[in-house]
Amino acid sequence: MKASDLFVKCLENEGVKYVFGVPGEEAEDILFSLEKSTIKFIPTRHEQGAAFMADVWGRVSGQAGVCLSTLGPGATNLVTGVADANSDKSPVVAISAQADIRRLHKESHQYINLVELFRPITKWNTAISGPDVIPEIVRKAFKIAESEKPGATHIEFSEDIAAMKTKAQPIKVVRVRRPDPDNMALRDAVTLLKKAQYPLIIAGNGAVRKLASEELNELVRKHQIPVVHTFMGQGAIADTSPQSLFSIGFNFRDIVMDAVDMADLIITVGYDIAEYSPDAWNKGKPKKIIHIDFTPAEVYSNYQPTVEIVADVHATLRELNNLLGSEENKFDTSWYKGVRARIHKDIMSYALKPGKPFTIPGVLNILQSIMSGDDLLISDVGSHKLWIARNFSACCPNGVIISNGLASMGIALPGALAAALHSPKRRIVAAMGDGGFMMNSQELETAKRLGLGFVVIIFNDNDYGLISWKQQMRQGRSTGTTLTNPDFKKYAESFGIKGYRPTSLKELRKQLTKSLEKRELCVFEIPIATQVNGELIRKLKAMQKKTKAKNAND
Ligand SMILES: Cc1ncc(C[n+]2csc(CCOP(=O)(O)OP(=O)(O)O)c2C)c(N)n1
Repeated sequence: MKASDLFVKCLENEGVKYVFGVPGEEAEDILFSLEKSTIKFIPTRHEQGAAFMADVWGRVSGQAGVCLSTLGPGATNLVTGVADANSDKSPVVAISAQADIRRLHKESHQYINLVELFRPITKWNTAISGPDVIPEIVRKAFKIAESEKPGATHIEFSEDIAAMKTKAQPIKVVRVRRPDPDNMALRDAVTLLKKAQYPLIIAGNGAVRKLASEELNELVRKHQIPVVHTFMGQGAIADTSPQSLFSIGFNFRDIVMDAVDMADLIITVGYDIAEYSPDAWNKGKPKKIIHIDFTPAEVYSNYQPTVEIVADVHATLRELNNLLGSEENKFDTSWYKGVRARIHKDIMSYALKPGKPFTIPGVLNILQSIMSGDDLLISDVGSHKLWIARNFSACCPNGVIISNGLASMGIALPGALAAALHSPKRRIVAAMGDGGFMMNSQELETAKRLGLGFVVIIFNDNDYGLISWKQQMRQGRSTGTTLTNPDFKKYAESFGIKGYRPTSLKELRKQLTKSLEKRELCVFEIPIATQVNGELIRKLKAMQKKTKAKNAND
């Protein structure tokens, strides 16, 4: 068999359904082998789009998303999406074609060493050295990408090897069980928990990734332990639960910190330090910590757990539930109830009023009232991301996708495409700023070509908003951030899709509801007023002052 046919057979063996990418001469054999397979190759408009699609495919399916590029510039274009998947713990296998191995040792057209290029942004990465090793390499790339903690792997495939003959066959995929938690560690954790007065759980992405949220909910409900979730832990428990204290991760002292400060024991569940530094919540007076994760805790001076339970997170929570039994109402709820009420009240305070300009948190309140069930919101990166994490509640576990490890702009639109491809029945919204939209807006054509339906919301402030928000905070003014934009409505229409620019609250709600219901591929341009950003900081500063004064008087 031809090596490229074997390679594609190995991808089929891994259950791959789609390969996202941009073709190139050196990838010719792979493409023709894909054509004969059950896998569909999806040509994208930029390799970055392909990598983000693979990234979000990994997040929604739990199985590695696959992207393909040619050598040189194609591969360098893949880099951001691959790095994003790796930092955000999303399983991705990136494939890049490479030149004939007889020209890899010398200066040659479009050649760069791709194994070196991808080394710092992947869990594992190699070049195929001959046709017979293809089954091992493909199996290893998927096994590593998909094992906890997931991430990206990369395979470089030289064109001359792709054309060679081989008798090798794919290696069988065997499901590997993750280890159960250690009994001693569990007992230590239970002892700590029983001694605590104000325990609090920080749920990270690991709490939603492997369906651990059912056990987490049981633990929390039975023992009434409050939970904060990181941006990527959204949906670990529903924010409608009385124990939810919504999000943690805003780089400014937010209301939730009143509860975090008071807690005498923190239980982290699937928490990633890359997402939110412990410096922000455990500096000064370090707390007792129980670390529950698939891997040992990072060595970090402000994160030194008393107990680490390194095992499958779902199994650990199940065992903790068994050991703790049904001690209903064990923990007092009065210490965090008020914090929850204040957060909720604050979120509701952003409700839009007729005749007033749109704001991001106001529009999010509308979205919240429209979205439910397994609806999915995918956020891009910018000021809207902070508002989404802070003010929007996931409708289900993994119901809000946010890039918060690498935090790369441009993920939301291609990401929504991948999510719609994976789950065409889901109602999906991709929310972004004008900056992030213009980074990968060309993928609207890919979505249209594939006949997919999702709603794109552009919060338009003609600015790299988050950067000017931060500059304003520190310098009192901003520089290097303002933009001019195309007419987004007409821009959308030029792709043959609907563009909307609602002018009233009523119109916004009505059209959003309709478009979501129809799963219509469309673009909403929502011009926004940004004063809420500065106002939020002023409000939080005043709150902080009050807390300080109160603590000094106590
Ligand atoms: C690829 C990439 N480039 C630059 C940044 C730095 N950055 C973070 S947020 C931001 C501004 C985002 O602007 P926009 O997309 O308009 O969203 P807004 O902040 O206005 O909501 C920038 C430039 C980044 N995170 N990712």
